[in-house]
Amino acid sequence: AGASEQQKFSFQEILDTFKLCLTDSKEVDLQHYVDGWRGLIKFLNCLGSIFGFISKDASSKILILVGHLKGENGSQYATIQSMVKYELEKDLVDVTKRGIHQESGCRTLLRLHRALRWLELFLERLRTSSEEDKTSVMCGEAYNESLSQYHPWVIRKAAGVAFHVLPGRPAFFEVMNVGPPEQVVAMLGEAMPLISEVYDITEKLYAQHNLLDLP
Ligand code: 1PX
Repeated sequence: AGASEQQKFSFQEILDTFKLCLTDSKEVDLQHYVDGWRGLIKFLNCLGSIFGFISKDASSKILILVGHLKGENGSQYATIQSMVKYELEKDLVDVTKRGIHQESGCRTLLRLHRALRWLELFLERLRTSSEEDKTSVMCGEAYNESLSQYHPWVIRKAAGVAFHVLPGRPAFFEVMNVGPPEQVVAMLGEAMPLISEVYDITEKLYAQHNLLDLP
């Protein structure tokens, strides 16, 4: 108990939320996807204010999606699949250049989807890391292999600066609040396939509809 109590949560909860994403017919439930991201942002906020610019951007994208979910056509946004179908049928997506649909669900979710690839790579590194490995290095490598290609120089630079202040592996595991390192590793081993599945299904769907480069 104590002042830090209200901030405490377990990384397990976040992963459990991502688990709920997949429906029986292997579609991705948008509400749970959004909730998963909310958990990640909460976690990121625990790491310090230097990550504020990242969590701000992610939050604004979450808000856009929540707006769609709560909007009058909310039922069309039940899953990522139904969202794509609906927005494309109704011409609600800017496909070649930015226009009047800058807040489409499709382009907004694509940004988070790309970040999910970073998460996948980072967590896999974390899972297979040893005590002396640096979280900042793991995070930076994962970023360079994924998300960075979509970011201009300034953002890459700022991200690099932020990565440097990430806590070391032991402290990082502590913030995850899952238990001893062996338990963190076990939890990640269980969670990774689910995150990968959500990522792969979304990636395929976007590829099928030529949505991977939405402006
Ligand atoms: C156990 C590990 C858990 C860690 C959880 C951390 C959650 C991180 C959430 C990151 C969300 C990033 C979303 C970025 C979306 C994006 O690419 N936006 C850009 C493009 O948007 P636009 O609307 O203009 O097309 C936007 O320009 C981005 C601005 C902010 C910078 C994004 C840097 C991303 C770095 C990701 C690594 C996070 C480091 C967390 C350290 C643990």
